[in-house]
Amino acid sequence: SPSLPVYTQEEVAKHCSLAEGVWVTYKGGVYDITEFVALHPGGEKILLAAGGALEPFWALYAVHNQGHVLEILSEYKVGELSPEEREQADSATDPYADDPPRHPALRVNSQKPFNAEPPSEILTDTYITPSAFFFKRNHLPVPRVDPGTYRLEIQGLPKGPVSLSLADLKSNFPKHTVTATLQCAGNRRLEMNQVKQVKGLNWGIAAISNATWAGARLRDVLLEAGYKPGSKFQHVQFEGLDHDVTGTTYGASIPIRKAMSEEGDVLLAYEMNGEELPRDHGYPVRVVVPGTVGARNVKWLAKIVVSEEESSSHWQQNDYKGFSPGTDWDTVDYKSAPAIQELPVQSAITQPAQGSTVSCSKGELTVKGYAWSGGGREVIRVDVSLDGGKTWNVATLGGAEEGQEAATSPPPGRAWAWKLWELTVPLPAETQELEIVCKAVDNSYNVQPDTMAPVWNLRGVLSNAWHRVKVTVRK
Ligand code: HEM
Ligand code: MTE
Ligand code: MO
Repeated sequence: SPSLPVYTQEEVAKHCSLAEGVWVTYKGGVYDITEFVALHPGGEKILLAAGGALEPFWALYAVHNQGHVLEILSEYKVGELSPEEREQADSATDPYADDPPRHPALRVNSQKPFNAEPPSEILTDTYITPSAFFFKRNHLPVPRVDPGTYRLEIQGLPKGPVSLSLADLKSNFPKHTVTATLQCAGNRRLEMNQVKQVKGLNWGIAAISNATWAGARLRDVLLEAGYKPGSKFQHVQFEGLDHDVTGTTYGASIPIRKAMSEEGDVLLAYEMNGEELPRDHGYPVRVVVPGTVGARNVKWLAKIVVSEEESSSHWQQNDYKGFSPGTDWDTVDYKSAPAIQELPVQSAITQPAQGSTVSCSKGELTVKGYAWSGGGREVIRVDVSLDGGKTWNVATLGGAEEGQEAATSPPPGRAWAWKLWELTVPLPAETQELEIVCKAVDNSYNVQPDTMAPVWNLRGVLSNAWHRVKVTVRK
């Protein structure tokens, strides 16, 4: 109601006891709940919110997410917070309030933190994934970083710590451009979940995307900071600026061999697809580790530590590891498995869509998808079956509309980007139901397993069995 007075947060904060009156705020409204305290079904706990916001408590006690609770609250309204204060209060109570806007076409797996993949039907329509549709995998709120005051700290080297500004990174080192596919370890977890319940976000087949990245080579930066080849160091640790309520930041590490390799192409990237990095993808600087699992491509990079040890972070030590199908949450010993770095060979069908009905008026069917392998291993072949895996056809890699880059062969051992593939086949007139299957082969002749069950693991990572799509054919 417009007649209600506007209060400041400071004025509300003075009403923090039964003696002074008990005021609280909720979504910009100010409430005097003094009379309600004795009536509260949840008892005296309600006084914890006195003088402040209800939201963080109601986030804990979901019992309040009901219409009748809001009705009770509305009876006690005495005023409003000013719009500026309301904004401040929102960001104080919701750590995700400052996350960037996203394209509504994304398929959201989790809002807070934001995790989303592009619709799989459009995933392979372009060789380079537009940044807005590139899958987004955040563990924490997106930090807001001022490019003017941004510093990258490099520690652990004998010369002592080094601190670089964004301008230093751009002007003191050659700009290097790499087209590389990123894939989350949890890509295709949904299919693993269908074998047996796993823990994690239910990613479809599109937690993978391809972009052109540009920035300084990590190798050049470490050499400049005093790294000497042949020294005792084994790992390069990365720390992000994103953090949880206790201040713990996202972190991961990669082997020094990969970081320093002249052919490793590890970047401290400040550009994605020819523009500065979008906030969701690590603005202003992220690590791009081509051929390596998404988790090590640390965004919002704040610190690099050259070390004899791996990163001690949760995501390096207790997550993003593979286990036997026989390992469960009671028996898992995280120390027994190495952290995932390179990923295994992968492929999936993007068209036709799972469960769709396709018309075969032309008497033929076109199947499309992607294929990629970790460690710079090039996909040399994709086999496609229309009968559940009994007979096979070889798909065409690249494809005319997909652009030059897909058609050109990458340097040996540096096949960082995916290949798009397609196959057009005549359809037998009598066919009604098809099970389309794809599988890729990389240049080490690594192949995908035919089913998920033997690679099932409790965390649902490394899900790379033959992709199977069931479609109905209509004349
Ligand atoms: C339960 C209202 C603030 C803790 C409830 C219920 C209502 C209510 C109506 C019963 C819901 C049901 O069972 O359907 C309110 C209102 C509040 C407020 C109007 C603010 C003006 C708080 C705060 C806390 C809290 C700040 C904690 C710090 C609880 C708990 C219960 C509860 C723990 C569950 C009690 C139980 O089921 O045993 N509240 N509440 N409430 N409330 Fe609140
Ligand atoms: N870096 C930071 N700082 N925080 C994160 O949550 N997520 C990692 C990695 N880097 C993450 C991060 C994971 S698990 C993946 S798969 C990739 O970022 C996803 O990168 P994208 O969001 O640019 O697709
Ligand atoms: Mo990931």
